[in-house]
Amino acid sequence: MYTGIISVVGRPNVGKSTLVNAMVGKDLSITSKHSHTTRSQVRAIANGDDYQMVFVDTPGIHKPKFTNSEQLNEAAYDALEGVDVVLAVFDGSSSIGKGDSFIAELVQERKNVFVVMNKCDSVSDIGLLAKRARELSDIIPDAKAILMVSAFTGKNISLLKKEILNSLEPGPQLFDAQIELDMSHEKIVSEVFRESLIRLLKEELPQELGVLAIENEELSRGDQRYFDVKILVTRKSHKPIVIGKSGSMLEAAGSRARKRIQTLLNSRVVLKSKVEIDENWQSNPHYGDY
Ligand SMILES: Nc1nc2c(ncn2[C@@H]2O[C@H](COP(=O)(O)OP(=O)(O)OP(=O)(O)O)[C@@H](O)[C@H]2O)c(=O)[nH]1
Ligand SMILES: [Mg+2]
Repeated sequence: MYTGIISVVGRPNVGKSTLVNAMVGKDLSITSKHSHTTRSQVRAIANGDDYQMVFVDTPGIHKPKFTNSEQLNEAAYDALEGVDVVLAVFDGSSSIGKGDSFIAELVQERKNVFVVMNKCDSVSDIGLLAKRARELSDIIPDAKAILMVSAFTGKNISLLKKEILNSLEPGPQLFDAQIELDMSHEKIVSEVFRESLIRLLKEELPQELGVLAIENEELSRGDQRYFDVKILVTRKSHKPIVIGKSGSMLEAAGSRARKRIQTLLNSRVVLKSKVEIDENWQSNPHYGDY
């Protein structure tokens, strides 16, 4: 059995979570067009006959603004320690900026680093893509390979997987083969609900939105699980936006989330959501993970 931990790092919004989902063949990590969608490490597992790859999706590395932002960066830095393979992900469709160089420098000394140029489906000038790849290989001369991929179309995803497999050592299985996502059910509910909301909401709100789901043990049974879902917003004016006209926004987000959660938890699910204003939730360590 070839097993290993594969960390996925990069700037916000380069497509790390979409890439992880493409690698495991299932939508396990939440994604959106907004930056800072992933807020804590997500371990998604690809199980094969003779391999187990544990992908560690991480929050995009960025300049900290709040206490929790620092925690986001730490979650990404931690993911570089003691891992077998590092996927340094870049947006192949835009030029290499300071943030990208920073990531490249961060991983340059690590072993088994793959430079992954994602979003290649939206690159029209191949020359430019090659130039960007050269810039990165100058910073990470020891990278095992530079791959041009598209997490969207699946281009070169199986090639990347094969390259990763070639870098893994034989070892014991790390997780039970049935496990696809190493995350508590409450966290899954929180994250999927947050994804549903941020996909429906406008630009500035998503980063300021927290979702915290707690299972109602009194009502939950084996075949029907109940969760109280608290949605945290930082401003009074945000509350009606999240609720929507006659509750339409919350209802739409809740119904989309419920469908996905039911599949992930393999059970019927009831969600009871409530919006609360807490202007400091992003600086409250209690919500660090949310
Ligand atoms: N065109 C194109 N878009 C992509 C590709 N992969 C991801 N995206 C889009 O890029 C946006 C960000 O994707 P995510 O996977 O959430 O990015 P991320 O790096 O995990 O972002 P954070 O968690 O915020 O750091 C989404 O709108 C995706 O649909 C790709 O291969 N091609
Ligand atoms: Mg992400």
